[in-house]
Amino acid sequence: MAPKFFVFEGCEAVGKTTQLKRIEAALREKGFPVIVTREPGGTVVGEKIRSVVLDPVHADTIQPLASLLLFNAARHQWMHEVVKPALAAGKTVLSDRSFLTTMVYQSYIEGIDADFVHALCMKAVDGVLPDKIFLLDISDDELQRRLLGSREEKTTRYDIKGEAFHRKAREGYLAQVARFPGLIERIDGEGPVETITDNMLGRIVSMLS
Ligand code: ATM
Repeated sequence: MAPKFFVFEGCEAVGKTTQLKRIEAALREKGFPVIVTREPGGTVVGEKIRSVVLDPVHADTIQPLASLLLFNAARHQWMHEVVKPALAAGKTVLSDRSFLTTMVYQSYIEGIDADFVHALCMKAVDGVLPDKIFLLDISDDELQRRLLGSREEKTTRYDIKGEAFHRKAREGYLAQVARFPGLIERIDGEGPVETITDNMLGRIVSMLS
């Protein structure tokens, strides 16, 4: 059975990190070799870039093109050090975020030309695309409720943005579904946590079997 590359995406508070951990545990229990990683980050160089590019201290000064280049520098390192070696070793890769976030944040929200952003991302990943991107999605009302109720520490320069920003991110993610036919699967993120896990796990296991 060939290993696969799965990505969990979505705007803040959709529960992607929770689902990723649950899927990892379920796959391990079933005996599938998996690794879990994240973007930006996942490597020593990438985590250092992450701490610079997401630092709230730079919120008003970092230029969109500068952050686009930094995210992709971290991504290229990650592809070489983490994703390709894991797939070559027969391990399935589960990643928290991917180039899709760049399409949303640096292009859809921050306005850099989409074709340019896409071309740069494809260069950074050496053309290696995920087998499936699960886009966890919740309604605008639910997003507002979760953002207001969230007790999570706000650590990045995007976490401290208001609700309008996160709504725009949601709009941007939904716009990507048509841009990448067959790659992205929208998952309703509002049901019980267990149901959402079962739904995605079913898809993943069938793709791995
Ligand atoms: P988390 O990994 O903690 O979800 O946040 C990473 C942030 O990095 C995320 N922000 N929020 N909220 C989106 C941002 N980001 C980009 O802007 N571009 C990228 O290419 C990636 C991978 C992340």
